[in-house]
Amino acid sequence: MNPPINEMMQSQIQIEDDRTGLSIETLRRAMADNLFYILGKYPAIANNKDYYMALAYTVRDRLLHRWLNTYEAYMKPEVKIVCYLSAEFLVGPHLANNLINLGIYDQIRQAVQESGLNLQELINTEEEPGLGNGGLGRLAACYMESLATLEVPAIGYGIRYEFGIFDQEIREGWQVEITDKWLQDGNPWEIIRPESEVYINFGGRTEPYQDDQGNYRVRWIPEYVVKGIAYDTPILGYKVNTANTLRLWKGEACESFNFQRFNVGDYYGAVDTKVYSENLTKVLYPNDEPVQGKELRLQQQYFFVSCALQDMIRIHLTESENLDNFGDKFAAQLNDTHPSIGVAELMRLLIDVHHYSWDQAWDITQKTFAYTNHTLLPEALEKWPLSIFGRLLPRHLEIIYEINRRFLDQVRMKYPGNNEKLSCLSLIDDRGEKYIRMANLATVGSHKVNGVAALHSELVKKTILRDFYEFWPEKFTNVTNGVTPRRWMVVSNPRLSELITSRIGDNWIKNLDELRRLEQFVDDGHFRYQWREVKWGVKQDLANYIEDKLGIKVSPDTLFDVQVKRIHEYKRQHLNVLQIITLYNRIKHNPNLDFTPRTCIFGGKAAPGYYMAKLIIKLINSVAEVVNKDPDVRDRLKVVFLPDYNVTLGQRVYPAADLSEQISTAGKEASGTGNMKFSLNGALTIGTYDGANIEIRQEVGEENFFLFGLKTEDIDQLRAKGYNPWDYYYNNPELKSTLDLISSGFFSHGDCELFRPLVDSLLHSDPFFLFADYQSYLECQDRVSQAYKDQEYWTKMSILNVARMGKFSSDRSIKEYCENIWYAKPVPIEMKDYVQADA
Ligand code: GPU
Repeated sequence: MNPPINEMMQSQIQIEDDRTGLSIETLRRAMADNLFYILGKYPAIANNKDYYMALAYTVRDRLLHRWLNTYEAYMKPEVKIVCYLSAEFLVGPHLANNLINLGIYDQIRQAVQESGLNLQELINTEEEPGLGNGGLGRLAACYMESLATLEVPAIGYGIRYEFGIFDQEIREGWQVEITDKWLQDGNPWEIIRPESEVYINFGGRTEPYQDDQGNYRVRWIPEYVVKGIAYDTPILGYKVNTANTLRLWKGEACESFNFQRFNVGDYYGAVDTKVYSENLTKVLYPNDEPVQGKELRLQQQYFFVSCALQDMIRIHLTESENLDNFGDKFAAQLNDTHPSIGVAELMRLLIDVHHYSWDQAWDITQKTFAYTNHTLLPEALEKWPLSIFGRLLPRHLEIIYEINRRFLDQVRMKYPGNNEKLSCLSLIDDRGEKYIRMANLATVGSHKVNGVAALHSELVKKTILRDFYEFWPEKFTNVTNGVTPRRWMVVSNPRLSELITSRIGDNWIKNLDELRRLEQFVDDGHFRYQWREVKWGVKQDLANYIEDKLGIKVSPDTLFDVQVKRIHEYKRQHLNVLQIITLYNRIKHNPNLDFTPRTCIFGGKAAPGYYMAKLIIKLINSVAEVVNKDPDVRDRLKVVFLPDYNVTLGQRVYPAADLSEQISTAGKEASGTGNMKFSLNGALTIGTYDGANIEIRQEVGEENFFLFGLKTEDIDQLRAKGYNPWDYYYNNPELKSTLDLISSGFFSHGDCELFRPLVDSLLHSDPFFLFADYQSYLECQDRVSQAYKDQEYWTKMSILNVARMGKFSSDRSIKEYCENIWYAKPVPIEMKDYVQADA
């Protein structure tokens, strides 16, 4: 029997309330409801995963009004939208961050608790979306969060990889890669938007034709077409109504069945296109820098960039008659060169599809794009063989040739007869096999080019883009990276955050410069005591985790010395290992040495094909095995390699560190962002004069930073005069015995061959100057050990680090991008529905 109509109305209102209400009772009912009606389970048969899902849907219900209001507001013609184009978004787990940013953490905790569950346990069951390799992808995620917090309209465009960065297991000390099936249990945070589908062409040929008005045009007759489907994830600002969108694209076949083939009985042929199309977004390339020159990678890049640009055009045309103001409606940021094919694609869309003239199209394109460079490593500069490129994107090749022709004409005008300049600046490298140079395409097609730290931006102008800087000095600028204090302090380090808030209030969360007010408490003994207690508690948590996962006992009373980041020779994890072996040697030679006990913690993934990086992981684990069980060491030195380092694990590790290892060869680390996360959580840095280390040191004061090693110029000079690692080996007895110990098979059960490639590389070329920095590094570590003995002094330095790190909020970075590159402004979101944001 149907209920009477007014009762139905009432129950509808009841449903609405259950989806938005925030009372403990309503939240509990909503979770139970989602558990039953979405997960299809009742409490008796539900596990933590089910409860996590039920809770996630409960939270999602509570952000949908904000999300839809935000989306609607951005449709207004006068609103400028920042489009962050990135092949990677390493967003990390959503639940805890969304609770914090919605301001409903406490209510949810209580509701979960009253349902007999533990919120932290549910938070820990979330599988993070590993849609990035490292710093570059994580930066994109921090920037999306800051854009939302600053109420700046933004869409992140990227790829919805079915398999993200591999899970790392360690077997017998070696890295083993396991497929990351992050979507296996479903993803409660995304909403599919089938109405936003787009079609992407590949291959085939081009053909000139005359249109009805007699205009000369070109059409692209592709070999095959793939459908792009949009999946949206909300990105919440902190305690504002803004909920921006991360729109990730999945490749699908145009027809899931090719019926013609099916009808002639070719069943497998018919399914073929489907399999082929879905391969496109199957897996993230697990290489950090350098990226691999594989055709599928170029297909991925073109796919998501074309999806994004077509989507932007569709958005623009719902409110405007034409695309004349496209560059006022959108600012498109190229996150490194991975999306730089966008320059040619926007030209194609404007000219071939929307019939703009070349000059109009070019004005719009340059106005729209800006390019961020993230590396100087020569092997990481992206270039595509002309053969692959032309086969896949024949029309874009023509367009790039035309961009190049016009650009080189300008160059000739400025430098008559200078063929050297032409060959450096050309978009085509034709010194042997021909290549398209993606950094050159990005630079020519953008109105601004930026590096990611002061030193890096200077080096961009002096090295890889020197000739472009000479040609267009005004295009070049710097925006030093930043990280979001919401995830990297409030979410990951609640104890420190509460202590800070107890003294200076909570405005620092949105205005990180306010941390300076902590300086007034450095001489307050009780405050220092509380500061140490917080750090000790967080270290104890990490110690428990380590014992749980690895069975290694470590003490929070030791100095936690941490290096977590991708494994790369330029980042020099092996320099850290050389130092550890040296300390071990010292203990062995003098068992009663006055020694500051240390726990050396490593974490990070190696690209699966990067042999040397994998050997470094094996070395760390081999040294750990020997050192950790040597009775002479008496627990004064422990080495731990944490498997499967990712955002989730980073959230445990940064808060627990005393010492942050930032020891790249000077000039090689563009910025680093882990360095900022450590310092914001009270770790002191031991670091080289590189990337953002320089600016961190400048901010926190040189007396609160452990600097060592050669500077970029020193390294250049040394290289120029002829660097010989053997000199260091023979002249430094500690260095020699450290290397000899590795070579002797001491750490490899007598196998003298195992680490030979690593030792030989150091002795014969040492491309990253470990030996040149070794002595300076060891002396600096001695200063660290001395300083740590004076806990009061160390605590003061720790407090001052945090107090002076305000600059490194990604909010500051985003404000600089808005002001100098995007010309975008905040658009506060008014709630049109009955649900108002919390004050
Ligand atoms: N970075 Br290029 C990556 O993580 N992956 C890349 O492919 C390239 C750069 C990093 C830089 O190494 C790091 O120094 C920087 O902080 C980060 O990008 C964000 O800018």
